[in-house]
Amino acid sequence: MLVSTFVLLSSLALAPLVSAWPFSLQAVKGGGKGNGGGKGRRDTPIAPKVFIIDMFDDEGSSWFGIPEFNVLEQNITVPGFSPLFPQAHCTQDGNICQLVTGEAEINAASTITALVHSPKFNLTQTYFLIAGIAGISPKLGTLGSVTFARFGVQVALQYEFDAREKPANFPTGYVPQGSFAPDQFPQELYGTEVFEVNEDLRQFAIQMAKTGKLFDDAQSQQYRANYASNPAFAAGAAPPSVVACDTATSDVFWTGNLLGEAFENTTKLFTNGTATYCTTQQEDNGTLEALMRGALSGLVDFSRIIIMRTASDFDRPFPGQSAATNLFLMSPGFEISIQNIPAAGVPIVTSILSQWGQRFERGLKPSNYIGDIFGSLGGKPDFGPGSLFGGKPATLPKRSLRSRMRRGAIRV
Ligand SMILES: *[C@@H]1O[C@H](CO)[C@@H](O)[C@H](O)[C@H]1NC(C)=O
Ligand SMILES: *[C@@H]1O[C@H](CO)[C@@H](O)[C@H](O)[C@H]1NC(C)=O
Ligand SMILES: *[C@@H]1O[C@H](CO)[C@@H](O)[C@H](O)[C@H]1NC(C)=O
Ligand SMILES: *[C@@H]1O[C@H](CO)[C@@H](O)[C@H](O)[C@H]1NC(C)=O
Ligand SMILES: *[C@H]1O[C@H](CO)[C@@H](O)[C@H](O)[C@H]1NC(C)=O
Repeated sequence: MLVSTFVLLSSLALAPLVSAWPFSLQAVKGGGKGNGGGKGRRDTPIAPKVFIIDMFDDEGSSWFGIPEFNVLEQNITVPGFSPLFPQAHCTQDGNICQLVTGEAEINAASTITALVHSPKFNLTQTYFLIAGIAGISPKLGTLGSVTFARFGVQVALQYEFDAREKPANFPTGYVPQGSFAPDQFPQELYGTEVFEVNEDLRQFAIQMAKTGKLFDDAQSQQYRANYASNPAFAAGAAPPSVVACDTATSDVFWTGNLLGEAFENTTKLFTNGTATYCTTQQEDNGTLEALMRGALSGLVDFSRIIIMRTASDFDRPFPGQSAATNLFLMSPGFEISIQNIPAAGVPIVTSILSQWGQRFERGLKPSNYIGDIFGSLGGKPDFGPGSLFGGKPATLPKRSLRSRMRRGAIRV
């Protein structure tokens, strides 16, 4: 379930919130716009153009030693980062930075929250590239495929029965919270069930990723050939490519035909039929929630997030294989999934930098809704029960909000 995502944040519609910036402007005084170098560098926040977000060490080190840029030119200790990965890494000019969150939702949310609120960075114009590996559905892609998500869905935020105790007529042990059957839209929402990111930026990332040369290897070719016997798994048996499809987050590393199908259904249900379940990972919703809250505080721009996940393993077995065998073989595509992070990601990062003045400093205005299921950043979510904030960004605490969020209060 390790997955990588590119998250890019932009600063649309943040103007009224910028005063919430937590550190004093004095820090910038005299520092001009330079990010690094010279004196005053400790006090001048680094303003990266791209921040790469990885989830564990192999994803992180996939960016080291590449010819295009060197993120090990500056190491910056950030309070609140994982004890295993306490530093952010940046190029000397501060244009490109990278971090490792640690795995699963709690590490992702904690690390990104610490980043967003760190006085060492100014992230108001930063693009975030979530860049990790993931499981993949053989209906959409294969080992080594590079995927870009528009929707992130927290599929396990549900009730769960052990399948041995579920009602006999339920096809799965998962039931949306506040509901009474697996196919009922959740009646009780926590707000992190679905995130939607900038579709226009995603299309740009896909175009750029297609200019990269993807890795493939013999063991992945051999393994994926087994999927050819089911026509529904044609994509699983084909060579790796760049795919637009959505991503599902859960702390539980799920596997098998039944859970795969159950979460395909959940992904459709939670997004009112729009999202396509494709990759499986353990972090993105945590990362997206932390970025969404950062955007509400004027610290990041939610329109600058790219979710890129490269596939290391299949979420379900091939015909005739057991779910356990597929799981315990553990990621036959691991190596190429790691190699394909920079293979697809470097062209994205370098083109954001080279087109900064023309396009990216200003930002790519999203043509779709972006944000969470509550409409916290303003606008009308194209999924879920509608905005809790009347289409405006959430601002002051609303006394009635808590009760509206209680079970049953959000009717669908
Ligand atoms: C940053 O840390 C890496 C190891 O994580 C090290 O190889 C590199 O030399 C360090 N860079 C600097 C400028 O100290
Ligand atoms: C952060 O960067 C933005 C855009 O360049 C700038 O307007 C703002 O003043 C900066 N904030 C701080 C605290 O440096
Ligand atoms: C998924 O939804 C379809 C259509 O409603 C249903 O037939 C199937 O049993 C569901 N599968 C699981 C595993 O929940
Ligand atoms: C999504 O589906 C739910 C449940 O059917 C419905 O209440 C809600 O209005 C739908 N939202 C949108 C944006 O279509
Ligand atoms: C979880 O993250 C995925 C992206 O990885 C996003 O599509 C989804 O909306 C997120 N859901 C929640 C509840 O955060």
